[in-house]
Amino acid sequence: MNTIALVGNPNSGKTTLFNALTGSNQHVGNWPGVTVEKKEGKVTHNDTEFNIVDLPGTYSLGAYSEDEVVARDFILKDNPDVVINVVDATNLERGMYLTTQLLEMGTKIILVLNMMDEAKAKNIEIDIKKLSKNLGVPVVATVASKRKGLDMLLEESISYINKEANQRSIKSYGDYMDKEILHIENILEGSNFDYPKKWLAIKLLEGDMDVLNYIEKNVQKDNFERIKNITGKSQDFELEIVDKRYEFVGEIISSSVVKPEVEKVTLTDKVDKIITNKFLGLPIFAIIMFFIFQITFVIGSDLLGGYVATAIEMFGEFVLNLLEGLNAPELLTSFLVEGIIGGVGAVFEFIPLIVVLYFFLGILEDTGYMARAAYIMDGIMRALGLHGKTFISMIVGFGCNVPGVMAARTLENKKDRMIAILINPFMSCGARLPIYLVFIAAFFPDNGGVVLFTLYVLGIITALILGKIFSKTLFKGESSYFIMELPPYRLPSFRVVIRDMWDKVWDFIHRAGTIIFVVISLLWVLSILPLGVEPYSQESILGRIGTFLAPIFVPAGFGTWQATVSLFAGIAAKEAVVAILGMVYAGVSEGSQLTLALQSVFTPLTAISFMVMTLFYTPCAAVLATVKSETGSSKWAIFIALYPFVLGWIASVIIYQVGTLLGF
Ligand SMILES: Nc1nc2c(ncn2[C@@H]2O[C@H](COP(=O)(O)OP(=O)(O)OP(=O)(O)O)[C@@H](O)[C@H]2O)c(=O)[nH]1
Ligand SMILES: [Mg+2]
Repeated sequence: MNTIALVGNPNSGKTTLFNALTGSNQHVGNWPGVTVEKKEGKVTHNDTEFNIVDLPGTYSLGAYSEDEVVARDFILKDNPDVVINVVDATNLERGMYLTTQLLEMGTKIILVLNMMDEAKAKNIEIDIKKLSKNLGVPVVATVASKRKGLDMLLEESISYINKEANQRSIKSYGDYMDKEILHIENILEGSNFDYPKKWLAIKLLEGDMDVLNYIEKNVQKDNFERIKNITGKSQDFELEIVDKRYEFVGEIISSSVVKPEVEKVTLTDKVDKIITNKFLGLPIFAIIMFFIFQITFVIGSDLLGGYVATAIEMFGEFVLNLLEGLNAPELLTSFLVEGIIGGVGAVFEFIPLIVVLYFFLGILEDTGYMARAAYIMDGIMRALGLHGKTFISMIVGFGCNVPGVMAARTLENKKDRMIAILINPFMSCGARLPIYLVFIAAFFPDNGGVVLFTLYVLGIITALILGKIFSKTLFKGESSYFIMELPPYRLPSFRVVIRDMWDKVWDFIHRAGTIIFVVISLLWVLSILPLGVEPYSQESILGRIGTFLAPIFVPAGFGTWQATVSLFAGIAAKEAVVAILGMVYAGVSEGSQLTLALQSVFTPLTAISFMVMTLFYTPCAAVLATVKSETGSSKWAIFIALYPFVLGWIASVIIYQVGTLLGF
């Protein structure tokens, strides 16, 4: 089978193209750095089957950040039959810098000019035939978001894969450089490498550490010393090579692209004057987020949530009547009605809210606003010694901390990346939402939006403060400098927003049906054993375990065995907190309403201290596993399991103790 890799700058539309070609559902967003892992998919065109690989965006083929390494390694080691180089047609100068490097490497490429709709709107004229002739590679124009140009691209791929390539590249890097390149090539002569020798020589002169290490391993020591003597001659080699690449791009473009004399002041420019304004930016961001939480609450909880809750309740009664009618064993009835419907159902009730929240967050992402949010926060982040891109991984963490932690891959510097990973769990993920919502419904039904907003902001502020502390203690050293690139505002594509939302909602449902189901089933068994004991009572095994651990939380005001058990179950997956509360309190009050049960055992103050605990404490097992694999060490996974727990405990104890003193 033929393998095609999609390579290009961040935000050039690779994943959009990948989804359009393969029918996949990978995450697309209007900001750089969405994709951090390679993804594969298949497409068949005219009986030819292709394996298509979507790669993280990259500006050059260095090895600076983890996501860049993924892209580069794939091109170099997996030898795709052809690389589809996706460039943003409105910004060829920048996009084709990477093209030049691909040509240097001798990779067989097809150049895709994506976003032709935006190029047209900007009156940029591109002579595709000429461009193709100048480069010696096939060039195809596409509008990936509207699925335009796909057939043409696949046809070109089929014919190009079977053709001898005759691609142009930089002929000369200047007399002096050419001599040095040749010199290194001669030294390399005689050994066998996986890569073209000329490319290796250029990379060595550029000072690429990865290639240097590779060469050290693959040539004799004296030859390696000779090479190092050459590359050490001047610091300017790299600059000269970069210059030559831009010169090459400039030449190609000047003869095939016509840009309008005066560039139009776009709507994006006008809107950004206000939205990214030094003084207005942050308040606007806060107001937007506040409105989203408020709307989520109103639509999700008041309008939609009620129906789902009623439906689940009716379903519970139906099952109960049915089983009683069938004379089913009491244990089975108890398991299904109280355990599964009471527990898993308590989680399902929140689906409408999740739907609404992620719909709005998806719109912010797809319009390009999220990139602005990161830009606005950059100043604050830098003042705290944090890298601006950290904020992007934090925003991703709002959905789920697993991709949030993975998004830290786009950070180049080890220090920045570690900090971004360690503070991500304080971003309130979707699984924690049901916990807040059920407590809000019980105690703060009139101020739902405010409470929710406050919790999210508390998470952000805590993360930033910890980030500052970490950068002063655990990880010293400079942050790398960063300029957030602002993509143009784009009309959100309904399909993309709905699909991304559905992905998250599906994930939520899936977890409720799998891991939560398992946790509930196990704990249900513990809650009815030993046989003969009153189910869900303190005498059950579950009750005894909870009672044993509960004293830990007495100073925080929620030292009941039920709350304790739910918190520990939440480490498996955060939804379990509500599910367990739903199960152990099912039957406590009329209609098995969890909110009513909570009102009888919590107070507004202990509700707040409990919510803060759930915001802060140990991230779920999936996040711990991700931290382990991303940092490559169990040490950090253990660290991140423990310190948030301690922090959450301290915070909730302070809230409860101070609140009690003040008479709440
Ligand atoms: N107008 C227009 N927008 C597009 C086109 N192709 C993609 N987009 C939008 O461009 C943005 C970026 O698309 P992605 O597919 O996530 O870009 P990517 O290259 O995968 O980005 P990274 O994963 O960050 O490297 C999204 O908002 C897309 O909807 C196009 O042809 N025209
Ligand atoms: Mg992508």
